[in-house]
Amino acid sequence: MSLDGHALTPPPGSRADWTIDQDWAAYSPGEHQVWMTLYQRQAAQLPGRACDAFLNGLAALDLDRGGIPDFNQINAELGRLTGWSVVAVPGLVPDAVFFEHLANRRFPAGRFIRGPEQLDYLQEPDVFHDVFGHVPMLTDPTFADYMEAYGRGGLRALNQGQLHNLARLYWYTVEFGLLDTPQGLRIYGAGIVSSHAESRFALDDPSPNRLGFDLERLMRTPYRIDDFQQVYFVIRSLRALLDATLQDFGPVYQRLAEAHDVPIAAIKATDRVLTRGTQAYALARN
Ligand code: HBI
Ligand code: FE
Repeated sequence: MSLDGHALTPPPGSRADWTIDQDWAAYSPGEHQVWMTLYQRQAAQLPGRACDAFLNGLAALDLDRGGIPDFNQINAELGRLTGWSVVAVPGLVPDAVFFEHLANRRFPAGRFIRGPEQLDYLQEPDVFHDVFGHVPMLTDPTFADYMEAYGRGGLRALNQGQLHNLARLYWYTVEFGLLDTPQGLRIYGAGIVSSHAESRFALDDPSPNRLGFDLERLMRTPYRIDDFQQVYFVIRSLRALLDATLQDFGPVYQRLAEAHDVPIAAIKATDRVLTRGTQAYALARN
């Protein structure tokens, strides 16, 4: 499937906006069991690791009713809290479609679930990554506004041919972001909280760099989609993250057009360094 933002027609059975019914009644007992296995594994290790906004959201949404949650039940509570909703999609959707949903406070979620033989490896986001990983943070009013702002910014970036820069912002915040708190570093990124191994690696392993969030620095940093991250960016607060996106990105993109990418594991003199990583993990894998 091409995901480069060109208008593509939705697959048969999908609506024009690429949504489908979740068809909750069609899940098998085995599929519900996969959810419960994943849920229990993660819920057990996230206290003290995930940020309060995530943990509070997880509790508020009651995502542990004995299997894959029914989006209608999630939406009743989520709508009351922040006006967001979850809509089912068949898999990855084109960028423009994805951003249009976010800009309207709808989070597109895969409805399928990984098989029991692939609990730890996924090519496309499934319902566990999308709902367990992303939706709890959408109960937080500040993060909810950030995601809407990201959707709006995504639509503008597409028109300006700047998506490569903005996609890095999504990656290093929404998917792999860390938050500094008085109690220590905490996870808010969905790619980390939904991964059994990376939710330990991201906080505890000496290998990756952990650097203070800086919008333009981050947008110059490539990322890897095939393995644990080599660098994590740490925000001081969700409010600071939202504030960083409330500026006009036009001048930012202009400056970035003149700037080189920063090698993925590099540390610059201007970086705020929380951890200078050994990169031992990445070096052993290359
Ligand atoms: N589609 N279902 C789905 N989920 C995503 O996270 C997603 C997508 N399409 C495009 C897309 N993400 C990218 O545009 C963002 O990651 C930047
Ligand atoms: Fe995701």
